[in-house]
Amino acid sequence: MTSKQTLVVAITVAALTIAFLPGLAVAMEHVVGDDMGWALDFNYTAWAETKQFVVGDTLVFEYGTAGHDVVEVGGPDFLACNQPDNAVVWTSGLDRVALDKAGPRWFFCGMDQHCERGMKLKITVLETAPPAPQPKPPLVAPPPSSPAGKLEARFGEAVAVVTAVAVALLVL
Ligand SMILES: *[C@@H]1O[C@H](CO)[C@@H](O)[C@H](O)[C@H]1NC(C)=O
Ligand SMILES: [Cu+2]
Repeated sequence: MTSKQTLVVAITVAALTIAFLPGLAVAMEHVVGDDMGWALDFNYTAWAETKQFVVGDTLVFEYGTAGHDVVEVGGPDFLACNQPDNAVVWTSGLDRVALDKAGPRWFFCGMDQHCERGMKLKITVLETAPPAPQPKPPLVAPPPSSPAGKLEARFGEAVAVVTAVAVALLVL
């Protein structure tokens, strides 16, 4: 192949990839509590509601080691602020917790009465990130198409990109 053809093939592959991937999955690090870190007097329920947790992401708990720790338990122990002997405990002050499976995870601080005072976090880890919200179609657009129609539309976009690039290369 000529280098131009190689380039066209490469661009075709890239365009098709962009057209058909719902979104590049980028693993996220979530610093629990953002700037507040892992602390008392912070609503981690409200914090978690603003986030999406996906398998492959990481939770990072930041805190002063003397005052807090991180305990992972099951749902009933979470509700009761009960720390069983076999609970997983992190104490480094910069604890990285891999979200390696889908489903709920429950954490609290095992120090003093911190859990009872609300220093607790429940999250739900999703298998895959939900698709990004689609932009609203313009008012004059045809009615929403079927999934097959959308796929065709995306394929059409990809073909248009490839054609444009190929034409540009040919006239160069
Ligand atoms: C924390 O936020 C949640 C969700 O916004 C709310 O339901 C709950 O009442 C709040 N808790 C406190 C102690 O304010
Ligand atoms: Cu604490």
